[in-house]
Amino acid sequence: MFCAISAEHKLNMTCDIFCRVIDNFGDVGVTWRLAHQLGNEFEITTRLFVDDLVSLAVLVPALDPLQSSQIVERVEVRGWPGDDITDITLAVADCVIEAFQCALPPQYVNAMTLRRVAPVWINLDYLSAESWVIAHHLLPSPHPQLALNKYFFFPGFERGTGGLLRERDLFLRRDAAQLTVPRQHANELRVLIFGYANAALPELLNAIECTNAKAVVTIPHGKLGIDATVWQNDKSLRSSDSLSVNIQPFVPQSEFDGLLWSQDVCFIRGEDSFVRTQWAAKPFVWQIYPTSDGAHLTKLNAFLDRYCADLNSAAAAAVRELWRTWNSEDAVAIAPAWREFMRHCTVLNSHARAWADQLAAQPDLATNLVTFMQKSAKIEGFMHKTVA
Ligand code: TRH
Repeated sequence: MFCAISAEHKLNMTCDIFCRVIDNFGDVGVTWRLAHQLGNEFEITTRLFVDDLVSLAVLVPALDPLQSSQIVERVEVRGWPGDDITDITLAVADCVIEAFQCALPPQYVNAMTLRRVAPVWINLDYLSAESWVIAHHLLPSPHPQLALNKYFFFPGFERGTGGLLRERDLFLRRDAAQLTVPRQHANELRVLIFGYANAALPELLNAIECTNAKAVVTIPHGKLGIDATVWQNDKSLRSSDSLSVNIQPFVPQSEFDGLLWSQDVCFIRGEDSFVRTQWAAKPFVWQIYPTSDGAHLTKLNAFLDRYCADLNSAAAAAVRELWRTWNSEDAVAIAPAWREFMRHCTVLNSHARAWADQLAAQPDLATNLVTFMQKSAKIEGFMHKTVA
């Protein structure tokens, strides 16, 4: 089952990434992005094992979800290994990344112990702006029975954490694209709304419609798209009918940045689109993935504290209030919150750019990961290719 990685790759470092999809697209979106960067920028021979190839294929249309093994854009993509693995001579990689504590296949863990030198085993955790992250980043967790250590790798917003995924040429591509965004009207307002179901959507759409007669709202397929169609077709819900709403299928992940770059304001969600919007350097509203214990609100506020630290108090209050109303689905308060947010649009635009630049002054996640893997790997002959 775990046959050797294709011989056409010339590099002397291998990496296996394991991902189980809990729901939506965040887990698979992050792991694909990481695998792609390791495979292409760092030229590390990378395999990505995913238990839901159908979800991955939404983001990577070149992938055939019916094939359990294939190479796509220099990443070997595989389905989740079944329980019937008998080939114990499998090639465990030099570095093994377990995404979001997804639990590696037990046979693979056993095979890790059979290696002459144990692989570097990393648990890639969820992103959080909370202050405890820095102290927990890279802490080892010894396996209770086996001679293996697992290291916890925490993405984050400050030096000393794992950082954020950012490709080397991202800002160059962004700045070139933003020079040439085609607009039908000089005063067009473009808003992307990518979020979870939200009872405040109709009131938000009304508020956007009242802001600017040339507003164009883009909503990717999903529950919000369905609700927006209802709103669009029901005149009784609308204050006028000047807003145009595009409900569109998901674009490939390779085009998602372009979608963000072409907007004036982005409503995004989860983890990966949250990070990409910060790189897009646009005013944004984050709908955090809700957890039943309410821990997501602590996480949301931890990010807001960082993000708003350098904003003037009125603009910071406007950001906090719009994020609060959207996350709490406060249909009554969302319209005034939107208006106040838009009143600070110029400040929020320059802040978004300064924020992106400040974050980009830190090493990116893949660089941090590779540096750690390099330091930790006691692999004979292993040598990381220097990043230009
Ligand atoms: O889809 P998400 O809500 O994902 C998650 C999961 O729910 C997960 O369980 C949870 O733990 C995590 O959030 C925090 O949101 P996210 O992370 O933004 O992932 C969406 C992915 O979809 C991202 O990689 C961007 C991609 N995408 C496209 O490629 N094309 C598109 O058109 C759109 C709208 C998104």
